[in-house]
Amino acid sequence: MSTTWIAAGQYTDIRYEKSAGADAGIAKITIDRPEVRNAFRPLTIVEIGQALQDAREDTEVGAIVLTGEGPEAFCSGGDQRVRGDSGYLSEPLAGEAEPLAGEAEPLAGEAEPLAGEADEEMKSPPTRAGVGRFHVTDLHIQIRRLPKPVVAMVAGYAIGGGHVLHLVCDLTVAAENARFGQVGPRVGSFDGGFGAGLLANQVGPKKAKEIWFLCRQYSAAQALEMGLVNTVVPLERLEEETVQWCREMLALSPFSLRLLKASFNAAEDGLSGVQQLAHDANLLFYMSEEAQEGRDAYRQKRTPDFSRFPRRP
Ligand code: 2NE
Repeated sequence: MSTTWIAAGQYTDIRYEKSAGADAGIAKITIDRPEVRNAFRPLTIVEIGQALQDAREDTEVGAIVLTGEGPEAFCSGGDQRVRGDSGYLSEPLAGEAEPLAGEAEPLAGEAEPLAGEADEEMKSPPTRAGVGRFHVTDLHIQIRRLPKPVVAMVAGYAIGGGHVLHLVCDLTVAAENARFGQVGPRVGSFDGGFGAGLLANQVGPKKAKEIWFLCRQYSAAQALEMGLVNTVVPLERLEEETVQWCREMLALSPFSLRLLKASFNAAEDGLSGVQQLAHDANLLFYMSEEAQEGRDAYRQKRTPDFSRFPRRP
């Protein structure tokens, strides 16, 4: 039985939907740029970030799926057409100056903002056209910090920065036609952050260096063999299987999953990972009578009485 998805917002580069009925509780973000194999430009990343923030805040959502439109690609990484001399360039906002000399020109047919596009961009702090940067850096952190499982649903190519996106997701469900690889050294780029570190942790340092140093592509079967993905299914069953994995997680304790995600990430993310785990522990502690005694005493301007709370061995 296929899942019913309800649109959860208006975007330009992505579709953002939530499941309904028996499958309720899943948010799905689809990169909708199949004409460029779902490559991301700055606006794409800004919109994914906005959708993720909504999914985080929505207490009905317990699992998030990140995917690409169509069977050809999950994501092919940064859109090389808007790669300037110092990073990836945003499209000009209405009335804004053209990109700086030497930076990428506006794309044919895209010089004018689409109807509503300027408004969409203004929802977040404006990103200046002509000022190159890596928006995707913040997206990686956002996915890692998001206290709900994020599942990459991969059909076709997960290449370059698109491959790193699936790496930073918690789980990956792949179709049989999925192909994985890094291309940075071929196009003059690299991701030495999560792109190198998580890959080494997932497949081992030798294999990770092979993937980055040779820029080969790997089949879904090879990816499964090396522990890069969780499962591989026929393309026509990709969404059904992904939803099933989400449903299984939705039946489990949300806070256990939250703490597990923070725990898995803590070592890899250093002090910021410990901070997430520690603040999750504090969130739990706030729910205890012991912590509430401290709060109440402060409010009532009295000395706190912690004597009824055991000093646990
Ligand atoms: C993904 C791949 C292997 C697919 O190959 P194929 O043969 O299925 O498709 P084709 O014909 O190459 O692509 C179809 C159309 O999509 C565009 C192509 O230029 C082509 O356009 P037209 O010729 O039809 O007009 N397209 C595909 N990927 C694109 C991209 N990333 N940017 C702009 N246009 C793209 C094959 O397409 C491929 O290898 N793509 C390039 C992959 C790539 O170089 N990605 C960037 C890596 S760097 C990165 O992502 C990054 C980073 O390292 C650090 C920070 C941020 C980002």
